[in-house]
Amino acid sequence: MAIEFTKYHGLGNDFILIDNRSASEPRLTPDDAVKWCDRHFGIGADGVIFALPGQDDTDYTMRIFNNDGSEPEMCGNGIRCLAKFIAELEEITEPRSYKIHTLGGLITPKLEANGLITVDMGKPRLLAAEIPTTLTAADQKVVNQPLEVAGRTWQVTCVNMGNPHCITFVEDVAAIPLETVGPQFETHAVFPKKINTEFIQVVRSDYLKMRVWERGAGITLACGTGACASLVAGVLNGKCDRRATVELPGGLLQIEWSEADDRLYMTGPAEKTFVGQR
Ligand code: ZDP
Repeated sequence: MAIEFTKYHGLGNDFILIDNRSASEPRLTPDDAVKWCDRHFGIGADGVIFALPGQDDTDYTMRIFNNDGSEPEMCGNGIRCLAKFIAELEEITEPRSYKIHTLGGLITPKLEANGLITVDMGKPRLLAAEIPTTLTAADQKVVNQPLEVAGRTWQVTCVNMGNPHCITFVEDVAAIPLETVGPQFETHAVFPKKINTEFIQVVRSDYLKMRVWERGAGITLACGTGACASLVAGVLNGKCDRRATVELPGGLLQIEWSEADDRLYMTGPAEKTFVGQR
């Protein structure tokens, strides 16, 4: 039986969305996800996202498979896409917010009147055990620590935004050989659950330029959790303000780390590109 899908992207970070409201397990296997995401032999996407029934008082549950079949806990760009997808399934046009259960905790996207989506991404977790990483003692933060990768020492800061991130500040993001360095960060022995890696150029204290190598997906045009993690890393290193624009290859995200409630708020677009069945 053919399954209907809808393609969405958030700043070029693209996903296959599946209406999974009638079952509590994803309608595709991780293996299917690998095939569907293939850009030459399949539909093409960075990942597959399922809209499942809510649990623990939430409206919906989000599950996601990366294009290598692994399952991340959270996905920032994906949850903006999911919010728009749900609004379309429910035929909702007014601004409203949804409580979404994820493996990374409760996340609350809000559809704004201007078409953008602001997501309450929750609080960052900073202790080494929470990342997780063995780079420092379990109860210590990982801020500006040296890490040997690809024959070079990088100063890294680690942040968990539901999923794990390792951030390095560089003079020029364009000069980073992402396709060779990225996989070596991803599979480094100090990261037991692997890692998403962001390279950040501080253009101004309120404007960061980012390139990302994603765990399980490789180079992508944008990463919402990565943009949030990078702003947190910038603040921890005294390099940026608590509110900044993050420029990704696919466009701009507005990120704020609220002093009042310690939570991250991310604002950006999500767009439908097409529907189909397979
Ligand atoms: O943590 C991971 O394995 C990521 N590949 C998940 C996807 C993150 C994403 N790019 C985001 O926007 O947060 C979709």
